Amino acid sequence: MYRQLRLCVVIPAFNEEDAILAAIESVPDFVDEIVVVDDASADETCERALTSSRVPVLLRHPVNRGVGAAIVSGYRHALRGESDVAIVMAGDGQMDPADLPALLDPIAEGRADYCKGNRFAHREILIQMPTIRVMGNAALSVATKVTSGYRHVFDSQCGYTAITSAALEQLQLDKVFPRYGYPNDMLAHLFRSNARVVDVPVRPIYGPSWKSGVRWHTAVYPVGFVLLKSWWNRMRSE
Ligand SMILES: Nc1nc2c(ncn2[C@@H]2O[C@H](COP(=O)(O)OP(=O)(O)OP(=O)(O)O)[C@@H](O)[C@H]2O)c(=O)[nH]1
Ligand SMILES: [Mg+2]
Repeated sequence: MYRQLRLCVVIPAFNEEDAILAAIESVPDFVDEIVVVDDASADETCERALTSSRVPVLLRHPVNRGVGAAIVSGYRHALRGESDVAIVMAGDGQMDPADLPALLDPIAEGRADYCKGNRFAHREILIQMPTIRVMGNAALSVATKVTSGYRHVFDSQCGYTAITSAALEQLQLDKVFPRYGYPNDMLAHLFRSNARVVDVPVRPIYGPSWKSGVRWHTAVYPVGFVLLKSWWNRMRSE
């Protein structure tokens, strides 16, 4: 529990055998439940997750469906339980657990329905994040301001988020884009349900062992498609 809120951390994981155990163990003790969603990994992600003393719930996709679909599976699990807030912390260990209270405070104080990390508001952004990522993420963040409708939100690609169960229940989760492009589409869906979104500074983490699934064909084209789709939907609804 954190400030009277019951918490469920959702950890999407795809071929994260090297990082998953540390990611699970790093979740702060005040979190009530941890759900690892294995997205049909071909390595030992599941086996290693189950060795954790934190006893996570393990959900498994029989075939790979993408990071967005993995998060949605975790959200559905959180909604079936008694959680007040569902948090996403990726299985690759790129989220600093020390930032979690700051992410939860706007929700605990009733100021936000969805609170997300903003690595650009952290002083280590230019030291930690590779230049190509800084440029790409900044461009996508500007585009997402227009397509989602949230003009005050930046760092659209940051996956470190917390959402209330009440806000989750307002969303059509089966309609949210399942792969990369998910966070951009999620913002567009939240805007349509009038959710209050708040950005808080979080530490960017790109250590020496950083590996990423982001490729032109898996990320750049799908995100472009999602942006166009959400912009078109918003224009039609105005
Ligand atoms: N690549 C990839 N990751 C997935 C998938 N399903 C779940 N994930 C998990 O989603 C999280 C984010 O994936 P990354 O590829 O690191 O993407 P990212 O962290 O947003 O981007 P980077 O800044 O490039 O690291 C990780 O915990 C993955 O294990 C999938 O189908 N593909
Ligand atoms: Mg990553």
